Amino acid sequence: MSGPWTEWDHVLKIDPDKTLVDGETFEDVCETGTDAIAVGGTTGMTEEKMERVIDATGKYDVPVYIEPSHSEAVVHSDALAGYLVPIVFNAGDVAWITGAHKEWARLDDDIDWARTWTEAYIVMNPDATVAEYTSADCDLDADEVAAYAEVAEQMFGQEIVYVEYSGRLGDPEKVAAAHDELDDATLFYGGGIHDYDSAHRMASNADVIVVGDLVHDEGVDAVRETVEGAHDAHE
Ligand code: 1GP
Repeated sequence: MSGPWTEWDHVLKIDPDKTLVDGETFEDVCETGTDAIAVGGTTGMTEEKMERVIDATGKYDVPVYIEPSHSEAVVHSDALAGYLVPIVFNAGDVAWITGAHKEWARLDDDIDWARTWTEAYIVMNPDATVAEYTSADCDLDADEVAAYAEVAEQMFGQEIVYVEYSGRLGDPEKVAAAHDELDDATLFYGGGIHDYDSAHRMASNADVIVVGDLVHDEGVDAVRETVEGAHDAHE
């Protein structure tokens, strides 16, 4: 069975280590029209910070997922729609392919496998924290990005492939190359989306766009524009 993300256009990623814009609430955030909220970040993650955001967002209509960067950041809660676990396909350090996952499975006896899915990340911005952490090889041509996407779907059965430029807008040609290569898997794109136009452009090359920093830096009106951009691109 395919997951709900096949129906999504837009995901809003909330970093529990960052604050909302002054005067805005998690209710405002949940009412931006985004299809899903993913809670996660690369650094500074604790169970307590995770819980605070899940409690604040989990009571509205939009589904909330945890995207854990490591096992200590996993919170079990009925308010969650599920867990989206990153696997970094171009990581130089295998801890980010299976190592951290092995530790999670070893230490956590309560993993809710029926609500746990993986995301095949291709990390593309060498300046992003996630690239540093994972020692990712970001120096990839469009055909290499496409090949990673193909391997993820065809050899590893991944239902979500995620081209990640976190912090800056990506190369649409490389995103499109991954998109074109996929048969049924859903392509997520994230990085640097900050307005209607950038959302529209990247959504034209992907199935789902992920918006992160914007909600912390500019706020919910700006996020709403990106939702519109994604919808219009997929009309
Ligand atoms: C980060 O892909 C997301 O994991 C979104 O990136 O913060 O640059 O929007 P931004």
